[in-house]
Amino acid sequence: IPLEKNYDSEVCGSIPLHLVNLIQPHGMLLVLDKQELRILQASANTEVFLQITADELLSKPFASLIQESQLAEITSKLGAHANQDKIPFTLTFIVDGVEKSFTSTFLQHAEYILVELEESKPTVQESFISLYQHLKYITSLLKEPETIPQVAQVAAEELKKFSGFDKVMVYQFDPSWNGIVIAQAREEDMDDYFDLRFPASDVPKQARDLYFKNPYRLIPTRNYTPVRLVPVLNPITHKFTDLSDCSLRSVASVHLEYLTNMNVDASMSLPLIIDNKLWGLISCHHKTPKYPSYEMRSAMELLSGILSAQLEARHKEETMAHRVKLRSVHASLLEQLYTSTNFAEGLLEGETTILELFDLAGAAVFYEGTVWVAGETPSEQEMRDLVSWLRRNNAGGLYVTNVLPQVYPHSKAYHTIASGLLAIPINAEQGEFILGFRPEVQQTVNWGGNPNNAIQMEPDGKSYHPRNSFEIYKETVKFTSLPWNADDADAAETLRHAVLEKLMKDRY
Ligand code: BLA
Repeated sequence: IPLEKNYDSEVCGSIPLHLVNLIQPHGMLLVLDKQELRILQASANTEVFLQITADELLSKPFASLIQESQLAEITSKLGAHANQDKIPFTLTFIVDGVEKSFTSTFLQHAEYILVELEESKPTVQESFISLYQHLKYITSLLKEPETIPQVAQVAAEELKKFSGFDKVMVYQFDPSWNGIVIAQAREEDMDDYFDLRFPASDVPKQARDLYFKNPYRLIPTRNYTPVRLVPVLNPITHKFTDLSDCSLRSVASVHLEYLTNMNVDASMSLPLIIDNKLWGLISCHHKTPKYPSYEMRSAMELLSGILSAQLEARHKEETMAHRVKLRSVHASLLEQLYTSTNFAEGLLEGETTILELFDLAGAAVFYEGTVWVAGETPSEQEMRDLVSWLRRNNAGGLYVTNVLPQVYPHSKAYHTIASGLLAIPINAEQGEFILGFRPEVQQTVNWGGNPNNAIQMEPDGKSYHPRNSFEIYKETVKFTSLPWNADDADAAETLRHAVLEKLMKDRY
């Protein structure tokens, strides 16, 4: 989809998320030195939780705050894990003579350790056994449905019940990093985003990348006062401390405005990762503030992993089914090709044809000055012009596009029959090609708000706001055929070799 501007990489993609030096107030952040675990930096809200100001904490050994047995556990686990994983602990602090329990995560950087602390108050329903039973139950439900949208819908419904969020969506990225809401469970008064597409810049690249460092992004309320780190600069690096992998990291203001425009107060999103690539997100919204416990979030984190695995399994099944079909058609076509007297007739006529193999509406073979056609194709002259264009612009390899009129404007004259092109060169230099055509499929894309207004620039040209309407914006996508996939390309490549082999054989 050609948007007027690529905000994903330009404006939104350049917001530095990691050097904000601010956190959200629902927890505390301490930065420790690696040798003695002394406090180098503390968030300015320690007094709220510990009755000690950040200034008082500076240079104190972390050990002085907790019990000795807990310290021993921390040092031994940190010693054993030099990698970049967050290690969780439950720690007890004595505050005014009273024990307070905190969930904490420790993350080792090259020069310092980041410690995030949140007060822990799990309810009875959030005991291990209760969460475990829920997880088991939801996992068993996720195994039943056959298709990806069905699995996603079950996940959205069950996660909504389980977490208590007002709306839970499963959001799938497309190849250009726009995304579509493929499943949704919501309270009636929440906006309906089902089947809507959102532009890539709504979750820009650096925000997407952070899902590989953090298992979720939690914003318990967009109405919060950010908390500074004290002192401002990290005394070891003399720079801002990199907060990219810190869950408490304060939220980019453009996104807080975005949540306001969506009438959402709290948000939590979790990644769906398939084959080490961000496939989608689970996005949870709440009208009022919502602060799920660490236990609940951990259970949701596990579920996002389980859902990813289930989606991956369905993906593999779908690709396998397509592959099996492709293979069997391919095999009979190859047989026909080898036994035919004329290879072009072998491809275009008979029981199995190249049309069937690649779901084509028409195909043509240009070889030794002769043209063979099958199905619906552009005129011979139009195809000759197309072949000259291919010769000029292509290094002689396989060429596929599902937007031919966009890359080769002359083809607009016949876009209805040939918006998709598969070109298999036999001898590109001589203009010898096998051409396959897919018809135009006009599609209506429902965007969540006009994607060309994704950013509202202020007259100064520097400040901007996210769009303030997510009303359906319909876009008709023209000059596009159904897409080709990697298996189609592989099959075309094998076919090309078979044809070349056949031609060699026939010659000698
Ligand atoms: C962050 N944008 C996000 C996040 C989501 C979305 C899920 C992660 C934080 C969170 O969980 O709330 C987007 N949420 C969506 C979408 C749906 C949803 C699409 O539920 C659809 C159903 N955003 C803009 C513009 C910019 C921008 C114009 O609209 C940039 C100029 C940026 N979005 C932006 C940034 C973040 C973000 C910078 C990261 C915020 C942070 O982590 O601090």
